Amino acid sequence: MPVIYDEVRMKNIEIAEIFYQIAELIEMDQPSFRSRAYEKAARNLESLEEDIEQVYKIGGLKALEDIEGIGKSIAEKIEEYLKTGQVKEYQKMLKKCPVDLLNLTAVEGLGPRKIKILYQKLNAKNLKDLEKVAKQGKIKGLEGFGEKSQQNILQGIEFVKRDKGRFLLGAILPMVRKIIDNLKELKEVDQISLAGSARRMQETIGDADILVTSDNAEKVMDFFVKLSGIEKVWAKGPTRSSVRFKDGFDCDLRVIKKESYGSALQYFTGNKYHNILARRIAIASRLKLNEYGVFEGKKRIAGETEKEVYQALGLSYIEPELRENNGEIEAALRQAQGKPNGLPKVIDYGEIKGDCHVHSNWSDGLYTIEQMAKEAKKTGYQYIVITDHTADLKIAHGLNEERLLQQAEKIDKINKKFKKFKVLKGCEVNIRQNGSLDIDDQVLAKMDLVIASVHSGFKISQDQMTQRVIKAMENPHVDAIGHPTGRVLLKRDSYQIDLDKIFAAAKQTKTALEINAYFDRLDLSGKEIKKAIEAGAKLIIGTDGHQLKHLFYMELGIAQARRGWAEKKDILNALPLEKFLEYFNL
Ligand code: DGT
Ligand code: CA
Ligand code: CA
Ligand code: ZN
Repeated sequence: MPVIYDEVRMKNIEIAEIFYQIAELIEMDQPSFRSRAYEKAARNLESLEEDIEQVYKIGGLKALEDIEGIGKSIAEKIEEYLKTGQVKEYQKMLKKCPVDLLNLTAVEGLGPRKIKILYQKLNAKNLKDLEKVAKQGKIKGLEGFGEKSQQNILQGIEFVKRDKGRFLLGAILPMVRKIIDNLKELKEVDQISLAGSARRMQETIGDADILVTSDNAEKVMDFFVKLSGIEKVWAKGPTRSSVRFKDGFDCDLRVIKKESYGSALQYFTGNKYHNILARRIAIASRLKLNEYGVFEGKKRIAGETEKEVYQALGLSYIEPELRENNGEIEAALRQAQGKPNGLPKVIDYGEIKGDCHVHSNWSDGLYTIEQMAKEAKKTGYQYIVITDHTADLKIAHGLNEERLLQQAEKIDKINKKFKKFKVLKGCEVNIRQNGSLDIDDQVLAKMDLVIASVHSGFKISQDQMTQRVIKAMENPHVDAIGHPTGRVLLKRDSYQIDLDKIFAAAKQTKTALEINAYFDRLDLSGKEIKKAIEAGAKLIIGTDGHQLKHLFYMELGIAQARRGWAEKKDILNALPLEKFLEYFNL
């Protein structure tokens, strides 16, 4: 499977963001078809394969109107933005309600209507204002707000603040890869690699780190600080430069000598705690480890490659995703000494045979089943499972029994068009408060794969939530539990749930647990995956894709599995089609 993202189309994203905000500004007064039209246009712009600027250059206004979901008036706004860099109507609306929508809507539970009330009644324009009035206890008196919503708002602000300055890997990685591609074009650049948290494929990153070897650092740095999209140069020097891109993230570039490439890569990949332990191992062996190499006295004994650095320390090579001080150094030591319990042979990026969690436009996806299937086949898969939302999830147009059966018939027809590829029938059912499901067993029995998820009623006790999910697992038709902790990165913590009990129940009921690969979920976490495997549970990886490009989030899910020490045998959708079906139908 090729692990590439689409090219980043900056203008599409900028305009989409404005349209999202216009939709929210309209919603402040009342939800209407106009706000939905803007939202739809925004979503379509984001998923558009072409660069909107190019589309306009070639075909003008007419070409903009030809894009699905974009009518005349919205096309004109796109034209206005491309010509002038702003949208007047948006500026006008913002003047009436000058609030920091982007950050305020990041607070869990705050929608446009509430934001408007908070602005009008308490003059809360941004997070700081909001925190102040919440702490003063002024929110609970407002119509539609209570003591509880005031508490929730404070909690939500804490969350946004805690993660301020961190970015979702899935949002940044495509851009960082583009930066690396740009640098590669320079003939002065010899070796080049990502380092830091992005190389470890951590779910969120603070800044991006890149390492280069070159005999002409000056030239490399000159080129780097002039890359397009840079907003500010923090520092420029012969060994390190640091810049901020317009999208808000910082990027560090370090130029090092060839003989230190491996040790610098090891050092700057981290994480910090992994490095500290590695250095201790070095000291215990009377060696010195730093970013320039491994030294015995004054003599450099390793440094050119990471592998030889680890080897010089008496360790087997450790994959970047595992470098978390989560037992990997001890395991690498045992392995190098030929003892049992060495490092896992983690699943490889090319070993997934199908995507287990895909939505279509039958529920809230943007594309048809056939379009999603074609894209999946193109990436080299043998199968995908269509798992649309079901009845209770009204906002996502969840399917009832009748619609699910119609969809199954449609899938049979679609499958006739494919060779060496199969669309499997599934659904993502809702686990109700009492642990029952929102689809009848007779219909679930006809599915190839049933994922059961919690989508509402998060605020119950740990015991209730645990029993609720276990009850769903005990239903013989349920094959997997979707996004098992419910966390959303940079937005909300997981609900209260006793994962040890869930892992034990997973093994006992033969229910798989999902590693949800969607870029703001990545649920389970690495540590949780490791525990699940130790408890004997099996896993599936699903992208939760709602549009074509989401299918590439699989890479993030595989990274998560690797961080959790998962081997091929632990991941059920690494099985070829026949074996996969056999597993879930026995
Ligand atoms: P981030 O950017 O917050 O997502 O996390 P990292 O891991 O990319 O951290 P960053 O960018 O501050 O530094 C890159 C790497 O450099 C880090 O993973 C390990 C290494 N490093 C940074 N500071 C220290 C330190 O104080 N001690 C050690 N041993 N290594 C460090
Ligand atoms: Ca970093
Ligand atoms: Ca850094
Ligand atoms: Zn879900």
